[in-house]
Amino acid sequence: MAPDVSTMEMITSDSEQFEKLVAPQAAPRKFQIVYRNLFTFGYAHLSALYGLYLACTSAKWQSIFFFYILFVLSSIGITAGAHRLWTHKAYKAKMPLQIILMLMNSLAFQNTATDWVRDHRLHHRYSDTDADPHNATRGFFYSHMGWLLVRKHPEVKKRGKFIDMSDIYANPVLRFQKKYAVPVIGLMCFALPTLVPVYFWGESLKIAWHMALLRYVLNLHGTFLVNSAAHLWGTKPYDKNIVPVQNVSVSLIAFGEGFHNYHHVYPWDYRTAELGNNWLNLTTIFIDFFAWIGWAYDLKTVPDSMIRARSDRTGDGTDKWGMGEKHE
Ligand code: ST9
Ligand code: ZN
Ligand code: ZN
Repeated sequence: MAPDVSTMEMITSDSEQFEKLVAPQAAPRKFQIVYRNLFTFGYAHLSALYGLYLACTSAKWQSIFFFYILFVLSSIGITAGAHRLWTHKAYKAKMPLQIILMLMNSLAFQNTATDWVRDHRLHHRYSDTDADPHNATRGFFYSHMGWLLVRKHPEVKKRGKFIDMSDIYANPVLRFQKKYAVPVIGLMCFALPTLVPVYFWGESLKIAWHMALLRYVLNLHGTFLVNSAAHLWGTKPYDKNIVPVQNVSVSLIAFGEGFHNYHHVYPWDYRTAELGNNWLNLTTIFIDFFAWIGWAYDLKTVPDSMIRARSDRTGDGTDKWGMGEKHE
């Protein structure tokens, strides 16, 4: 439930105090495994492997095409919806676009967008410390998916209380998704992707179900790579003193979200990269299209002069692609 106004006031004044405190980076901890998640993730992964086998050997071409469309839509529901719009307010969206994004986001089932935003705002405020839900200083597996298999660190719960979520709690589209999470997400992520191929082109239920799980699992790993690989392997053209990096391979898989050194320095830029709309950043192309028809507006960017000055001051001397030396 959303906090009432007096709680919000208390949170705001306390949060000023909290901001000043630095969270420990990777203090020794005892992991409390959540066996339910081990089981559901285990089942989803084994089913996805079987789905891959079925997709390669016996699926109809329409099912492959549908699989790809769903992969693109669910990915953009995370990148353009939960990430750039709702977490970072990097642009504004009119009601029809918010509804489309909420449905695309439900297709991805990465919890409700409300919970996703809370974790991601915390990730930016306390990046790579124990208050970051997927603290990458604990290594690849923990930041990739291990964090979803154990109880959250107490620092996450303590400091998370002070994250301002007032815009999200006031958003009717996200309130709707949270209130009807089980039917909306269940329908979008599992029921429709299974039933559409069965009813419209006579795919077998077995193939449709396992391919739906394959699409879901691939979409999860595409997202997880931003938390793991894009915090571990790459270059730092904008700020060499932070953990996140530019990783062009992750950008390719994650629809433009791998330019992560840039994103952590300028989280409000709707492009999440210095590059304009570009095939490596399909999310930006998507937002630009909706800006063109007037459903997306107030797109925020960063002036080139500011980027260059910061890069010269704190960057590691590599280029914006995260591929090598800067040539200027
Ligand atoms: C999934 C997660 O969906 C995916 C997130 C990915 C994030 C990626 C970011 C990447 C960057 C952008 C790039 C996008 C690229 C996309 C590319 C696409 C190709 N603040 O959580 P609980 C408190 S996994 C404040 O249960 P436990 C709060 O009181 C798939 N407070 O903690 C909460 O109660 P409530 C589907 C917080 O018990 C209470 O604690 N999902 C915060 O430690 C309990 O919360 C699953 O499988 C906070 N941040 O359990 C579920 N957090 O909510 C997975 C918690 O009522 N998760 N509190 O306010 C879980 O089962 C559990 O969260 C847990 C921890 C076991 C991991
Ligand atoms: Zn990050
Ligand atoms: Zn972000």
